[in-house]
Amino acid sequence: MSTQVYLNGTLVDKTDAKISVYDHGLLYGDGVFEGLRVYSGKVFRLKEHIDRLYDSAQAIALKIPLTREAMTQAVLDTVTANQKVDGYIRLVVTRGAGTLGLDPRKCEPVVIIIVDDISLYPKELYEDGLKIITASTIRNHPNAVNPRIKSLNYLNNILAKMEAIRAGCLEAIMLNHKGEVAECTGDNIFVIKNGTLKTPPTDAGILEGITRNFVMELARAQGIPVVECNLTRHDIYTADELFLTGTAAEVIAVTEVDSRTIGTGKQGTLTRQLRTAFQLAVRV
Ligand code: PXG
Repeated sequence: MSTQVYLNGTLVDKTDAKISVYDHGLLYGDGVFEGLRVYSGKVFRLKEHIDRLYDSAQAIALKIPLTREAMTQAVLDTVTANQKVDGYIRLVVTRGAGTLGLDPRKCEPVVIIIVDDISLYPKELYEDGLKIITASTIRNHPNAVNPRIKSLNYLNNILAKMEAIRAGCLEAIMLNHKGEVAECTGDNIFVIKNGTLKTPPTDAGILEGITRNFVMELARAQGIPVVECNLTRHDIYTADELFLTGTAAEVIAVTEVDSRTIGTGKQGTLTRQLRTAFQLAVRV
């Protein structure tokens, strides 16, 4: 069976899922998206992803032509149509086709739901951990496109990802305009220091990751103290353990940053504990 894509209310074969070259999502990156996962036939934190999508749309004054309930149902229907038990969902709302020019007033929003697979990093790195760098490209200033908006403008992050690849790594830390640690190109970042879990707060200029929130809940439930506080590269280099979280990445250890070995240079004990708890919790 070939992949069925939801496009503006209908399911079409992926080879027929086409949109206009006048779509402002393509022309200007004008639109918003979400990435979700299906585990054992259940969409993980669906409500949270739908809420974040509508918040992103609200922030860019984009009116999604579906109620939240209808959007939720459309996601579930697309998963069912593709018989997906474990997979990845990409939900996209573009400003739609309009005239050439930035003015979005002539555009009719387009809703796309793709159900497929994703693998961000090779499997063995989930045991061995990632080597990463700090990118020179900084995260968006919150007064420009706020990083809280999951917009179709990912160029900053792509530039940082390219820096990582050029350095022989798969991921990069992005700092904010104040030089503090924000997040990675598609993941949030966590430090473990003296038994405490630390991660940058929302106002450091990050996407409020749904996996991030979930991992903080898991940690608290296990009695691990959690604090949201500003972190610098010093905190990263001197961490006992370091890991990243994201829908695509899940939970993955980082064992080297900018040529500094982190902690023991292996996946840390608490990281392993949280990663295991995560793997169990998403499948209940
Ligand atoms: N920060 C950024 C900038 C992201 O794009 C996260 C953090 C983690 O958020 P969640 O809610 O997923 O825990 C993201 C999410 C991809 C891909 O195709 C990237 C993400 C999600 C899904 C797929 O690389 N990034």
